[in-house]
Amino acid sequence: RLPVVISLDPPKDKGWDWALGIAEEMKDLVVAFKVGWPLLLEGKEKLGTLREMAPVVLDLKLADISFTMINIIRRLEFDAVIAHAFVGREKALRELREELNKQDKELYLVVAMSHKGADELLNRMWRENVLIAYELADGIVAPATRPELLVKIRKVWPRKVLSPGVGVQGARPCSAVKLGADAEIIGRTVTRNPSPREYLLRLYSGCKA
Ligand code: BMP
Repeated sequence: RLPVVISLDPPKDKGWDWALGIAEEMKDLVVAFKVGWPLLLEGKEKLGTLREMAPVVLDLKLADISFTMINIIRRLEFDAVIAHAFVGREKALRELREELNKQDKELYLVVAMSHKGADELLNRMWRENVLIAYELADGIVAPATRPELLVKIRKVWPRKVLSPGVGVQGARPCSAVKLGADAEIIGRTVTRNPSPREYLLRLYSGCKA
């Protein structure tokens, strides 16, 4: 499989039919599909169908008290969920972790982000975020658009790294994998291409984690 998580973010006026069509084309090629709020707002009923094709990473960017985060995830089918590290441990991520242990599901924490504004605050806290993740997470999300930061994080973080920011956001496909990411999260570059499967294969031929 290619070291790729496909982000199923639908264009305006498209929903689950679009997402499942793309997933069907790529399910044998990728490690997971990422579903975020835009698709989820089109309904949660098809999450199970998508999970039959490949593991589903729910990109909820949870950032709340444990009661609310757990109240949300108990309503959804998924294999891994993404939360923000910055909400901290007690009465937040620790209890979320315990719930996920019971459900035998994975937790990914955002330690840094790919957009420019993340440098204003979030990306300066990456060390603290990694410490929190070290205690509680199976993996982290760290940006392909910040190669120097990604390298620093990879040096101290022993588990999985998912890296967004390739293609439309500017980083070259496979660049984060070459720096040690386990997989790249890629959305529009592939999903908006008229031949997504062929294009994905072309972009990632020879790219190995
Ligand atoms: P695209 O390849 O189309 O830019 O999509 C990237 C996906 O990854 C989007 O769903 C976005 O919300 C998410 N993402 C990101 O772009 N940067 C981050 O730092 C964290 C993300 O989850």
